Amino acid sequence: MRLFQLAFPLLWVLAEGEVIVLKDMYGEIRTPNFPELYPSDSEVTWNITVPEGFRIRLYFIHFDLEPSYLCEYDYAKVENDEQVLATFCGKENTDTEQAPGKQVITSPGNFISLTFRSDFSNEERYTGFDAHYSAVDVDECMEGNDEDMVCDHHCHNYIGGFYCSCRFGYLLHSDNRTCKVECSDNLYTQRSGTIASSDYPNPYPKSSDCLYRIELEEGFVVNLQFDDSFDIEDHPEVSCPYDYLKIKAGKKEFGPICGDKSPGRIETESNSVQILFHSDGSGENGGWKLSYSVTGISCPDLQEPLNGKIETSQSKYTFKDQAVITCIPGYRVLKDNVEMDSFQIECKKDGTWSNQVPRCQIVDCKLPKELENGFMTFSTPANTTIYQSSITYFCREPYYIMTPNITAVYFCKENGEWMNSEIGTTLPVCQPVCGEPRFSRSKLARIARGSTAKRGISPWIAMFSNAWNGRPFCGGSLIGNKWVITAAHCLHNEVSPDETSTTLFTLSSFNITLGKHRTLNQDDSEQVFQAKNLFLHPKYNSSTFQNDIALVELPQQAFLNDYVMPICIPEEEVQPEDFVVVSGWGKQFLRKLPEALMEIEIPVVAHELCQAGYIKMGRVVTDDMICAGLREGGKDACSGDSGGPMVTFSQHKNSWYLAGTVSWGVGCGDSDKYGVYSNIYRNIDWIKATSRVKY
Ligand code: 4AZ
Repeated sequence: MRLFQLAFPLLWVLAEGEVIVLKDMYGEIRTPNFPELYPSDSEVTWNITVPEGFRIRLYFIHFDLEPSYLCEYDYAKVENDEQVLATFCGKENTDTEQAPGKQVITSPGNFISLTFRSDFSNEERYTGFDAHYSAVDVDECMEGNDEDMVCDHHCHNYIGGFYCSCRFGYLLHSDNRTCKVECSDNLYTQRSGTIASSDYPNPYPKSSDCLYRIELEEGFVVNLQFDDSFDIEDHPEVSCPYDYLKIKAGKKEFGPICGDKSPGRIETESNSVQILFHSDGSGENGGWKLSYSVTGISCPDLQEPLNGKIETSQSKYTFKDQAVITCIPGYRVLKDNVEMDSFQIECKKDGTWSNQVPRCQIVDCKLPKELENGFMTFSTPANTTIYQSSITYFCREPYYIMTPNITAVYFCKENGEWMNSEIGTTLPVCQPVCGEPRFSRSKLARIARGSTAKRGISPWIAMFSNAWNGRPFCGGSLIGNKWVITAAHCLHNEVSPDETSTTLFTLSSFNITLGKHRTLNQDDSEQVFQAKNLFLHPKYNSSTFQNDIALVELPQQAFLNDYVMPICIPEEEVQPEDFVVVSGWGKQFLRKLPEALMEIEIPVVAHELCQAGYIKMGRVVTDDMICAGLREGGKDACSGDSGGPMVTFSQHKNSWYLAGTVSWGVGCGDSDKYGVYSNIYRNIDWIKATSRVKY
């Protein structure tokens, strides 16, 4: 502490009963006439005042007043505004009088008064007193006790005063003593949380107004749960006069709440809650803590739809909860006329559902796809197409056969598809039946010197005729139901002078007739086509007749019946001496066209034998050719038969197949001049690749 370096003021007694005001930081006080005898009947009061924050220390360096019982004659009295601090007389302490001796008197405040009084007489000589005073600093920080702390948190003393400061996070209140917290900016938006008074469970700050806000979306309600440990300053008579909690929730208000009994659970029924906590400048209470949670507004119970279920089975649905509605197998959710697997609805903030529970509608597989060259029958009553109905496909027998060879029963499944136990959702295929004519052969006729064939005995035969005059010019054979196999030389009418290129017939220049029997008259079973595409064998040689084979694509499928059926394509090659049947409308002897289709049965002839007949004429019989006929001649194909079928019966397949097509020869029916045919088996790969016919 600093020492005051002030000039030493000397205080003179002015008159008896005088009051002397002293305001300096220190000074000397003497009885009148000191060190001479003090006068009788005199009274002087010195009123000493020092600045606030200081006290006054007073002590006597000399003291000599008349002693008397309880100092009733002469005395020096020290007092402040409220009380007498000391009364001195005499020179030394006795039983009844007190002399100050070395005692130092410290004022409780910044004011003190010293009064000197003498009575009318003095029995002896007394010199009076010489006293000094000085202002001393008060350490306010040291003087506070636990009950009445000078500062809430930290106290700082300085000469003549002190100041307070607060811990981090606190603000000094305007009373400059208490520390309050800044706690009005607490916003809680989570669906649960905890809130407590500052410093909980330690005493909460004084002089504070804390606001805690819980804000959630509309549709939620907030529930508060206060901990048991609850302590807010209370008053036995007045309701919460000092510290209190007030809770505002929508239109509802709770509180003021104080005391040491926890309010427990409070259901606010609001999505927006404000908790206000007020504390005054005193008190040491433990505070409060709460945890909050939210519940949504409830939606009405859900009723499962008929044949459906609610996936998210909950006993209660509240705001934002979702329910998924699905149907049992075989049923589909129907919402606004749209079918779907499932439908989701949500509980809205107003406690209603976003949508009605949709219906479950039985799956309908709808009418099944049509089977080409087949038909379908319903296996379940009333021809229904709903879940678990069944249908059966059939091929149009005997012209078509089902592949794979299954019982084509299909069930309507829960996914809305028709399903077969063996091939699933794919449909079987109705394959044309080949090489199985409906009419059997009674006698064999001839083409050249042949006889008329029985109608329908060769249902695969096709007639190629001139579109302008209707005259037949070639034959062909139906394979599958869209392709006719013929001779390549049938499809061009000119050979270029260098014999390297040919001019194809135009598609419209000739007709292809199936179901034909009579040559120039019409048959009721006829089906007439114009070719859609012509494919000549890529290695066809128009001068040597090598690979004299062509495929004609029909514009649409032929309708297979007793008079229109395909021939099978070969799986084996005919051998010399095998018997083959050749049919056609070609020229007969006398260059006449026959009345109706003619046929002959002749044996296959070995290449060497055949070649031997032609060698002198410079004609070559190659490997892709088959020769057939009789050595003596007579039974032979002739002009107009070209492209027509040479068939044979396969014993092990029990059906007819195409061994060759009529190609060439020298003359008709002459001895040693066998008919020459294209070998179908030798070109089977090209035929299959071009026509995609498999059988
Ligand atoms: C032809 O001109 C033709 N004798 C077909 C076959 C034979 C002769 C000629 C075989 O279409």
